[in-house]
Amino acid sequence: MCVHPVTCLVSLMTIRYSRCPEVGQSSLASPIASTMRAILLISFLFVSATARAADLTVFVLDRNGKPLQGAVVLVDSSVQGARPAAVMEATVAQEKLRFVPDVTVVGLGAKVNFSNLDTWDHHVILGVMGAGGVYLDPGQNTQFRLAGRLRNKPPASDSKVLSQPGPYLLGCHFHGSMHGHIYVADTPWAKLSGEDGKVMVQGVPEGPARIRIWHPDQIVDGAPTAVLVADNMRTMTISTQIVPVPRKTVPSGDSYFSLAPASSQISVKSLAHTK
Ligand SMILES: [Cu+2]
Repeated sequence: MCVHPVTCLVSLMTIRYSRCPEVGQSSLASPIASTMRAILLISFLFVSATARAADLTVFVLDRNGKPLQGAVVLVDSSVQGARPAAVMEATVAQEKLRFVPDVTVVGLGAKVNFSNLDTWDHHVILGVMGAGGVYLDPGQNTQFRLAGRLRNKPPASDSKVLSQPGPYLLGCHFHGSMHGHIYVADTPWAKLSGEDGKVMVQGVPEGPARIRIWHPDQIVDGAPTAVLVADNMRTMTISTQIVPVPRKTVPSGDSYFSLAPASSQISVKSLAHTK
C-alpha cells in the first residue's frame, strides 16, 4: 500500500489507465473496476487520516553535561497513528548481590518475573517509589523471599503484575545495598538510555509531542519537554539536573555459583539465621 496521500493518488491513476489500455475508461464501469476504485479510495482516505511516523533519537545529559545512563525516556503523543507494542513481560534477576538489570522498563499491567541466581537467599521488596529514592508507602509493599540456588536446580522464582504507572523500588532485607528499579510506563514510547545517554524511540507520529525523563537518582521530577516531531526534527538533546550515583561494577566470575567475598559470606549467613 502507498504510504503518502499523493503517492496513493498517483497509484490510483496509474492503475486506472495502465490496466485497460485497449478498451479505455469504459471498462472501469464494470462492477470489478468500481470495487477496485472504491477500495483505493478508502485506502487513500485512511492513509490521509493517519500521520506519518518518525524515529526519534534523544540524547540525555546529566547536570555536568555528560551522557546520562539508565534514564527512562517517555514520549507522549495524542496524534492519531499506530502505537508500538509495550513490553508486557520482563525478568529481573538477583545476581551477585545486585538486581539485574538495575532499571527495567515495562508497560502498564506487565508481568515481571524475579529469579534468585545467587547461592544464598534474597528478598524481593517491591513497592511504588516516592521522592528521594524511598518507598512511597512501605505498608503497601509486596515482599517475598527467594531461596538461594542449588546446583542443577532451577532458580527460585516468583512474579508480580504491575498495574500502577510510575517507578517501583526493589530491595532486600538481608542486603541493604541491593536496590533495583522498575518503571511502569503509561505510554508505548518508553526506552532506557544506554552508556552514551542515547535512546531511539521508534514510530512516533509526526506532530506535537512531549518528552519526560525519569532516573533513579533524580531528586524531583523534571518538567516535560515539548517537541514537534517532523521530518527535519528527529534528533534532540535534553539536559537534566540529575547527578547520577556511581554504580558498583559487577564482579567477574561464574554467573550462578561464584561466591561473595569471605566477609560478605559471613555477613550473609549470620543475617540469614536471624530471619
Ligand atoms: Cu539479598
